[in-house]
Amino acid sequence: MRVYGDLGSGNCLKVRYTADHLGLPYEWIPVDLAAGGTRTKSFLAKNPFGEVPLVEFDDGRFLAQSNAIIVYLARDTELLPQDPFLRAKIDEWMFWEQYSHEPYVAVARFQMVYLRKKVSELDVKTVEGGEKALDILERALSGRAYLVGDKLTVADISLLAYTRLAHEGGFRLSHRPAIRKWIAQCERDLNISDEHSNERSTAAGGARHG
Ligand SMILES: N[C@@H](CCC(=O)N[C@@H](CS)C(=O)NCC(=O)O)C(=O)O
Repeated sequence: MRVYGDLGSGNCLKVRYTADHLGLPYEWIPVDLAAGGTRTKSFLAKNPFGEVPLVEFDDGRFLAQSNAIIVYLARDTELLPQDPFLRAKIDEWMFWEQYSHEPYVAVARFQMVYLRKKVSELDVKTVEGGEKALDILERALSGRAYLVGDKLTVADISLLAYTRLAHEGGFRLSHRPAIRKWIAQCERDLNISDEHSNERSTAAGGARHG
């Protein structure tokens, strides 16, 4: 398969973490957000949403939306339990990630890393939303190793991507020990550290966030 993405984007890293962990072979096709790579005619023909990540399978079909992609890649693996209730709890976290976590934590990070804003210049609602999301996550992770069940799942990968970069958006994790412990555990499981940080692009043009 071919994965269209930008290594500075947490949404794209979710796909990379999942595919690498599962040992799935793929070709990484870099899409330059700064140069408007998601808005070209040829890219929009592949993904009308005009966003990365995007996966092109060998049969020519495309799949967008990071959480949909990682659930699909993880089918029939230990990252996606068969138990219907555990599956529903995974959905619960992933829907929450898209509506109540990513729009704040990722957006604050985008504004600081790519638009070079200071914390004091961030929109108050973005900061408040991110703090609230991280507080919820901290409470949920207190006393447990993973978000759902007792093993790493795609719910952890989904939430991990931007939470481990939250400091780049001005959010502090020092008073959130459960999150820090969980990040360390997931990083060990996924065998990741900061390997992508040097490859991150420094400007994303008119992109909404990275
Ligand atoms: N809900 C989507 C969000 C994807 C998204 O926002 N992608 C950004 C990069 S993180 C993008 O491609 N932006 C392109 C643009 O705004 O032009 C997902 O989870 O995949």
